[in-house]
Amino acid sequence: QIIATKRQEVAACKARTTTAQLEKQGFFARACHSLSMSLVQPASTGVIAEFKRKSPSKGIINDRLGVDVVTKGYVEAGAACLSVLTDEPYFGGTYADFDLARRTNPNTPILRKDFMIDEYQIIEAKSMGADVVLLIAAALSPAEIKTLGTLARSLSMETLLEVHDQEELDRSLGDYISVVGVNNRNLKNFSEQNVEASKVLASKIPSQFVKVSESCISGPEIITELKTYGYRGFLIGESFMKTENPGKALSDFIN
Ligand code: IGP
Repeated sequence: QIIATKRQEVAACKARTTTAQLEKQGFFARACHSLSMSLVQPASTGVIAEFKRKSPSKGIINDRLGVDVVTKGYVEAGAACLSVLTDEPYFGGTYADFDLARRTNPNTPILRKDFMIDEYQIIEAKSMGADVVLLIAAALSPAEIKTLGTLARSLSMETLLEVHDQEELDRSLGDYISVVGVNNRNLKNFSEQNVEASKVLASKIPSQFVKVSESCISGPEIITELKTYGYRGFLIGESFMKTENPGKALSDFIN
């Protein structure tokens, strides 16, 4: 269902702006920041802080704060990377959000958080000023992951492969993957509220990949625990966004 909606959206974008136009505009020529390098710095907090207004499982999380205020707060508090949703129907994200986050935080890597299904979106991501794109194994065939990942890497972006289980992991890895993320929240079961999936999969992820744990990270003690499983990155949205001051929430998590 999500994928069908996304296909329509991509078709509309293609009709408005050609890839040749995208390649001439915006941030297309900009050099990217590296997420994997940022995460392995000894002093890195490892936190990939997400701007998320709403979600299918939680409804409205925060519709009061602007993306500039929130992302600036995240960066000042020590975020290693930002994650900004550009999916509007399900997550209330917009292209304008991404643009403002990019302009507000020129020195921080930013993940374009969306359902990437078409090469067009990869070119679009580069032109938006993205450093990293998300490739969701549950939504893509191995061939699609290879095509999208190779294109992203050829544009000097990094790729975050999102998996839920070993089957997805085993069929999706390749040298076009930069970082592996285990999503603790299964798309089939939005009610999951623990980080079991990360613990189960930690030892299955080949050691050359930086490991990221995504979703349901509800407190600093979870980060401490996941570090013992070898995780270097922690993608966190709701725990920060549900507060009045997401940057302060981040800083309370890591200090
Ligand atoms: C953040 P949380 O539970 O901290 O808000 O989760 C992030 O992992 C989650 O938003 C997410 C997501 C996604 C959103 C993970 N994978 C794919 C949209 C699409």
